[in-house]
Amino acid sequence: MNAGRKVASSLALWALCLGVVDPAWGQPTEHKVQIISDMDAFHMYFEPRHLRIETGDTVTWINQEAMIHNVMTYPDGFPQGAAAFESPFLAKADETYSQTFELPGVYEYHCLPHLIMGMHGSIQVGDPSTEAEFHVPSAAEVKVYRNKLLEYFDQDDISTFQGASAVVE
Ligand SMILES: [Cu+2]
Repeated sequence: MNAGRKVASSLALWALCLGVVDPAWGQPTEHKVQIISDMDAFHMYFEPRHLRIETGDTVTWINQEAMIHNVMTYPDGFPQGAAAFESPFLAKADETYSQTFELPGVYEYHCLPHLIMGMHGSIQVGDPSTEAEFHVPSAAEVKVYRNKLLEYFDQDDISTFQGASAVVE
């Protein structure tokens, strides 16, 4: 191989590498959720309704119409250690609200004025739950769910749940 062909083939290799390796890999990403007001169908919704992102990513909600909406977490709709969030009311078209997600987990949110219309969504940050995040039912929960739990577990299994022994004898 002569020197010229050698240079040309290394350049081709570099071009190939640059094409394969996305320079944005590992960088925080901004995701967009459209806030849709479909007045003809009398339907208000977030699109996409469910979004999976990586830790450190930002989500920006964009109001598509001059219709009042907001974006707020359900009172218990976010992971332990994370904070609730609540946007101001977005009344104009193209008004936006952004939120950066630093803690993994699932964030469930809704629009307050249209909660009754089922206007809600969720953001999954990172991978699905690990064992460390599993919810251990409290005694009060075991009491409420006792009959349902008995369809799947024995009485002895249920009484091993944390704090449940006082409820299930
Ligand atoms: Cu709304």
